Order: sequence, then C-alpha cells, then structure tokens
Amino acid sequence: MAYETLIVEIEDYTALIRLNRPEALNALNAKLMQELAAAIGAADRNDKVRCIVLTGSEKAFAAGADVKEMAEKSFTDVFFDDLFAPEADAIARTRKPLIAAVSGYCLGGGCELAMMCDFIIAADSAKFGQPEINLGIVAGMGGTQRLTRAVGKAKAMDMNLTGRFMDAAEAERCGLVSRVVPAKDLMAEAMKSAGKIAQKSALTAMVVKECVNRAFETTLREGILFERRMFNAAFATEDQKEGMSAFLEKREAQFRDR
Ligand code: CO8
Repeated sequence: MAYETLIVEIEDYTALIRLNRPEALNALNAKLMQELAAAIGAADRNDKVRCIVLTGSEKAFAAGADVKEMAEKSFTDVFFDDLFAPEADAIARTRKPLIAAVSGYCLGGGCELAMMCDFIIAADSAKFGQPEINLGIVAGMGGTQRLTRAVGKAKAMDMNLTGRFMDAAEAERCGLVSRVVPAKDLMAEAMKSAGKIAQKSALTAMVVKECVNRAFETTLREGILFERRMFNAAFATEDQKEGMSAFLEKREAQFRDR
C-alpha cells in the first residue's frame, strides 16, 4: 500500500516505517497519524513481520504535532475529535516489538511517539523534548506520563516545565533511550537489532513484550504472577520444544511462531 506521509519497506521479517514529511520536520498531522496507525496495524497483522522499526530523517524523527494544523482549533474541536487519541491508542497497543530509531529532533508528539515504541535507539545527534508549554499547551500523548515512568519525576518535571531539549547522552543516562550510536550507524544498528528479534519466535517476543509492559500497569505481585503463568504457557508452544532442542543439539533454532 502506498502512503502519502510514510515510506514502508518489509524485508527479512522486519518492517521499516519511515516518517516522510521533510518540509515540516516530520511534524505529525492528522494524515500522518492515520497512515501511521494503519501501517503499524498492517505490519502487526502480517505474519511476514516479526519486528517493526519506526524512524524519521537525519534531521528529525518528528518535531512534534503539526502546529499549523492545530493553531486554529478550539477546545470543542479537539475534545470531540479526540485529536490523535484513537491513532495513539492503536499504536501503543501494537503487539509486535516496535523499535524507534531516533536521529535529530524528537519533540512533543514526536517524543511521545518514540516513547510508545518498546525501546529507543538514538543517534548521537538526537534531541528530545516536551516543549508544549512554550505553545501554551500541555503534552497530550504521554509526555507527562510515559516520560515520568521512563526518567522519574525530577527530569520529567524539568522537561515539561522548562521545555528544554535533552541531548542523546543525557537521554541514555536517565534511561529514556536504550543506547546511543554514531548518527551514521543509526539505521544499521536499528536494523541489526530488529534482525536479532526477527530470528526469535514472534509468539514468544509478543509474550515477552506483554510481560514487560505489565510492569507499568499492575502491582509487583500481580506482575510476577502474570510472568510466571506466561512462563508456564510457553511450555505449550512448539517454539519452546524447538528452542530447547536446538540448544541441546548445538544448532540454530528455526522458530515457526507456533
Ligand atoms: N509543526 C509544524 N511545522 C513544523 C513543526 C511543527 N511542530 N516543527 C517544524 N516545523 C516546520 C517549520 O515551520 C518550518 O517550515 P517553514 O519552512 O514552512 O516555515 C520547517 O518545519 C523547518 O523548521 P525550522 O525552520 O523551524 O527549523 P529549525 O532547524 O530552525 O528549528 C526546531 C527546528 C527547533 C525543531 C523548530 O522547528 C521547532 O521548535 N519546532 C516546533 C517544536 C515544537 O514545539 N513541538 C511541539 C509541538 S506541540 C505537540 O507536539 C503536542 C503533541 C500532543 C498532540 C496529541 C494530543 C492528543
């Protein structure tokens, strides 16, 4: 399927989705959010995809929601449209692993989009921020919530109240990103990580993701119980038999997502 605001390629069980609005530093407008939710949803349902990589351009992952599109909206416009909420909820519900490969500006809704992914690999050029306060608004897709869970109250308050940008080194130090790589290596590193995930069982990877995400949604006791039951359930899969047999036979496992 052809998109106006995205470039999508699928190869070797990895879907690469590139935001493509260079004239606006990949600012998120309604069209882009609808196409992105559709493209990620399609990849999630495609059994030839085991991992999804989301990226932007060298200059910007995304510089936020499109201010030109939002400027004239009223409270009732955004309330009744529930601006971006269905798309954001759909993206956050993606079941397959979703990696954000971030270079350049990753601001406002862009940073929130990156945080909807399972982990972020950052180029050393990356700049993260929640500058909504400069526009007289508050973050609306997780900038006060996912950021606080990722980096703690002090940094989240600092970022949301001052609107300052955080560089890649600081983002790695405070746990917002899983690693930082030289800008020229970003896509190779992200695709290598996706390739590693794509060699695993998609079924197991989806269960791993559900288990980790439980840590944000429930008590430790309930989360541990959920993990234990998922561990038990893994023994009902063919992929558990294959993974363990391959280890004992000293060969590469061939997972079938069953
Ligand atoms: N929206 C629309 N256009 C943008 C945006 C944006 N967020 N960011 C950049 N652009 C456009 C510029 O207007 C410019 O276009 P033009 O040449 O036609 O004027 C082009 O991209 C290039 O930008 P600059 O010339 O400004 O490039 P610089 O390198 O000088 O500056 C910056 C780069 C620092 C990133 C600067 O563009 C900037 O500050 N951008 C805005 C950042 C921002 O405030 N982001 C937050 C937006 S609000 C938001 O994200 C809310 C999310 C919640 C939504 C969901 C609710 C449920």
